[in-house]
Amino acid sequence: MSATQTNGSGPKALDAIIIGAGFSGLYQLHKLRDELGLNVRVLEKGAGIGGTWYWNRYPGARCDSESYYYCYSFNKEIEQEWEWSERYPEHPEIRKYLNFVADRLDLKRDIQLETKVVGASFDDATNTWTVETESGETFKAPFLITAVGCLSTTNVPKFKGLEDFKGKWYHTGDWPHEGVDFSGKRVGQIGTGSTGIQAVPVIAEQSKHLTVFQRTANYSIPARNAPVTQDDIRLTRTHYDDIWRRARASTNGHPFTVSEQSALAVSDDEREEIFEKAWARGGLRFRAAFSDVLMNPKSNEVASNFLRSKIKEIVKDPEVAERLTPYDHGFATKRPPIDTNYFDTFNRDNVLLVDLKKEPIVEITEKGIRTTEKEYELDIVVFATGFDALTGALLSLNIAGSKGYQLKEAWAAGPRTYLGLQTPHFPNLFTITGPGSPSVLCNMPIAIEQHVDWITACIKDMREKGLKRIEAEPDAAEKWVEHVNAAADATLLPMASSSWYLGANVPGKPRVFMPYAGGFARYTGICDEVAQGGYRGFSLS
Ligand code: N01
Repeated sequence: MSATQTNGSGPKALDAIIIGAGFSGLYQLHKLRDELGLNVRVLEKGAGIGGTWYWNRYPGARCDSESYYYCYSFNKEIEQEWEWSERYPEHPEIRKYLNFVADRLDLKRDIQLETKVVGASFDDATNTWTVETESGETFKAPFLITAVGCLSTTNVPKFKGLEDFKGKWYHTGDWPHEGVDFSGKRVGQIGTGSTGIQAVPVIAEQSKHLTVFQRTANYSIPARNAPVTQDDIRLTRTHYDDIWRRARASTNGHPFTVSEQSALAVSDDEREEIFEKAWARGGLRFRAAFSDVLMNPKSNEVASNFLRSKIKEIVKDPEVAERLTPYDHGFATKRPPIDTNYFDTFNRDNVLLVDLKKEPIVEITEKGIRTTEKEYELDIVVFATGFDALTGALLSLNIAGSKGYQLKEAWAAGPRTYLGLQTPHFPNLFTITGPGSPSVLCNMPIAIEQHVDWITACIKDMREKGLKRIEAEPDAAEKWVEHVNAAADATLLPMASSSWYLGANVPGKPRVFMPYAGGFARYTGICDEVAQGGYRGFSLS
């Protein structure tokens, strides 16, 4: 039976509290409320649902996964009813989709918006979490589930003088809902990751002048965005079962068939032809052209060289092309961006590239940005500088577990979880797509569904058996962290020293490879075995 809410100003009693109303929170609410019949509340700091897609409204913001599989797979009716308009949906369309799902499942009545969680603490005597919000409301429940996303705490570098800047500045991950008018403006953009690469072409078109401040040159594959046709829709709808089967059996949760061939097993001409085809098709699928691009340094080098040659083909000024060409890391060892006219944009007269490796930023001034070489006068600065990824949002919740142990303490040397689902000493706390799970290395909705399904089944089992407490064992977490490191070390991923996968983009953050790189299908198998084995590595009571 569900707990009931306390009247008056005391804590509201629930069966489960979910923090965040993006892809994860919505699905978790549906599962716990509509399948298990629990009394659940979602606490969401935004004024609307959508999570990442509520905040990320910068120019050019669209999904890098293709629309037909960047969506939920759990509901056949929704799957058959919803129609995407583009190969890569733009941010308003993804919000529309999530609102459609939330309305269809009547989720909004259990979502409390504009409710920022500022603290959560566990009481060992009652096995209950108490969650506190910024406005002073409190909620109590045996289970606390974070659905806060992996890329939701913005990283604004602490440049000297930012407060003196007379123009306007924005971070892409906290973009004004009314948009930004760039017309007639001199804009400076810092950052050339996936976000920056999406924003540059659009801002260049809309502004008088754009200066791009690049610290690390990046590879990018053309997205080849296009409208979705009625034929595409019919085909996808007919084949959804197969699409999801392939996605679940894959390494990255994308329904692609990855080539079984090494990039070194073919002749130079054949390899070139295969890369050309993958380039022409566009998108993240480029990685699947050969089996070992992320495993074998030589295969990675041939892929990287192909992409370097493309930059030189597209960018007319050889000096600019050279500055845009990455040499310090191999293709896809950092999250590979996909783009629409990114490199071509540097052929425009109103775009300037500043190489921060040659002239680092010294300070932000009243008028703009001063590097070691000169002052660039600007009206607007755009920070496309990424996120305090994977741990930032979780640590900002001020979580205190068993005996008051702080999550900040537990993760002082980097996140230490068991399966990315739980952290020792934090009983009954589940972290959807937490560090140590495939999360950001995956097509997110698939990774989210797998976690939510596992958590829901676990809570159901516990309730059926009358168990009140589940907690990851320290030994199991220790071994899992070792396995996460070994899985990363078996790939080339840890070699990109400036990668946010390693926390390298945030000064002072521990350098630990955070997501699980062992593959989505393998990970799912491990989680299933753990559950079937009576939750091996967890203590239950
Ligand atoms: O962030 P990033 P992002 N001075 O960290 C630079 C997802 N995403 O927002 O590489 C100067 O990748 C930094 O330089 P460096 C996707 O998973 C998904 O672009 O650290 N520059 C880099 O160039 C992606 O990977 C979609 O040397 C500084 C940039 O800022 C993730 O979000 C779309 C700096 C930050 O790049 C994050 O992407 C967009 C400083 N002090 C993004 N600090 C989808 O479609 C940082 N930089 C789903």
